[in-house]
Amino acid sequence: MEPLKILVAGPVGAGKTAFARSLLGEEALTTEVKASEDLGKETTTVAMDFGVMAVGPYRVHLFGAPGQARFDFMWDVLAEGALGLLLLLAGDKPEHLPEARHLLDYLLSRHPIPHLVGVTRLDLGRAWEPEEVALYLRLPPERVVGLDARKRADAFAVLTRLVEMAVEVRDA
Ligand SMILES: Nc1nc2c(ncn2[C@@H]2O[C@H](COP(=O)(O)OP(=O)(O)O)[C@@H](O)[C@H]2O)c(=O)[nH]1
Ligand SMILES: [Mg+2]
Repeated sequence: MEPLKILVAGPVGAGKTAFARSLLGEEALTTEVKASEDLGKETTTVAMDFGVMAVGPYRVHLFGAPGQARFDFMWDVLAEGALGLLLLLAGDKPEHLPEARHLLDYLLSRHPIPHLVGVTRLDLGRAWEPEEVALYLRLPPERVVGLDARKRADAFAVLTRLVEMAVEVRDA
């Protein structure tokens, strides 16, 4: 069966690389380098994160897009042929919400595919809850879920749900 391509996008520090690592472990192909600008973390993704994994009977190709705006051109490249989109967003960084909304609107306007929003870092102080993020992004509340991207069970639950949505549309 054709592999199912899933794109994970979101601002810097949203947990995209952590998400890929917790699902793929050592198999994750990442492109982390020392951050050249102050992003509030030591390393950042330059090109993408990638990995292949099974979700039930489906073979999933997971692509993580880099967050920094100067890598915008990668979004379309990576979105080509994607059947599902996961937008990750750090709940403790409300200043990233406008960028997240722009990214979501941009990608969905060009690739109207099944999508979920995952809000990470809810364990940290003063985080925006998924319901608040849903209002901001003008999405129905069930489209926005909280997760800890570092936890495999959380990541797998969100990915499984998105894969089910993607398969339903693909096979319709
Ligand atoms: N405390 C906490 N840290 C998280 C959570 N999700 C991700 N992180 C951390 O947030 C930081 C940024 O994540 P990273 O995967 O590098 O973000 P990326 O820029 O989207 O690839 C990393 O240190 C992650 O381990 C979470 O739910 N809680
Ligand atoms: Mg990254």
